Amino acid sequence: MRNTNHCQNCSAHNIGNLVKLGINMENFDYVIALAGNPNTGKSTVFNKLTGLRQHTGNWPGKTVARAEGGYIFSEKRYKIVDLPGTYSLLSTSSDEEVARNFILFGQPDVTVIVADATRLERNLNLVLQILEITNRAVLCLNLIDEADRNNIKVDERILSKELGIPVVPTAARQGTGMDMLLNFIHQVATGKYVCKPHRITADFPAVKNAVNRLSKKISETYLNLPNARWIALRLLEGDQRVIDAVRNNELQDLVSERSFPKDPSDGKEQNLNISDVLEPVV
Ligand SMILES: Nc1nc2c(ncn2[C@@H]2O[C@H](COP(=O)(O)OP(=O)(O)OP(=O)(O)O)[C@@H](O)[C@H]2O)c(=O)[nH]1
Ligand SMILES: [Mg+2]
Repeated sequence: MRNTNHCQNCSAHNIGNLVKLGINMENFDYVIALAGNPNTGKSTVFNKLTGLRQHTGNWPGKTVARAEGGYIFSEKRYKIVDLPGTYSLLSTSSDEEVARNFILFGQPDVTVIVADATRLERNLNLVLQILEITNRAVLCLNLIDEADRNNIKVDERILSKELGIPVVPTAARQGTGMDMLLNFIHQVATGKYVCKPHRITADFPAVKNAVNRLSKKISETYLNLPNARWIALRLLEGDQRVIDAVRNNELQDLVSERSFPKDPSDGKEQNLNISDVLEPVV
């Protein structure tokens, strides 16, 4: 019998798309994305985790710089990719597009979101956007030393419960919290910690109805896609990159290795037609 459940212990990343994005996964077990607002300490975290095992270049076809490196933890080989700092993932600038496409199409095993503990409210905007796209994330609550100095207290346990992902307070410049960060990345990558990311629900009845109907159709077509609701929202907004991904079967490719049509009598993959999904709800 065909198994439609994606194994929690297996790696989640999409090799084909990673290659297209210029990431070579030969000799690595897992790929970790490092995301966050500008100036939150992403590169400092990256340097602490990788030491000198890193190299820099550009993203394919872009002038946006990329750093990638590696480390071994608990006998697993991790590749870590430093994404450009962004305030949002709405794809309005090259930086946002690179960060968003990597998380959406590369499907990293874990996305580490580096947030500035002294400006948590502003940083949570990006955190929530990332949690719409992936359900494998760890929040690195960095600059905790600065927060302490300014008498800002963050209860990481409550935050973790509300966000549904591990939260690790760190002071990356001093190396504080890096062991715990490595541990949580490992737990999420290997499926020992199953995240239950907080997802925002639409309050307006008309929007809610449209999003619910469209997400249902998307989930039925692309089994195991972790972000049907986010895809539905983007399609309703007319996001060209996501519309193209439906049209040229990129979304199908994201899930085809691990999902099968619901009706076993139909051996063909059920490709979602963009007009099928947009017409009934708009
Ligand atoms: N006090 C303190 N400073 C930190 C910490 N982490 C990073 N920094 C400092 O914050 C500044 C920015 O750090 P980066 O690692 O360059 O931040 P970034 O997120 O990579 O920045 P962009 O790539 O420009 O978006 C540097 O001066 C770091 O030394 C920390 O935990 N505590
Ligand atoms: Mg940086």
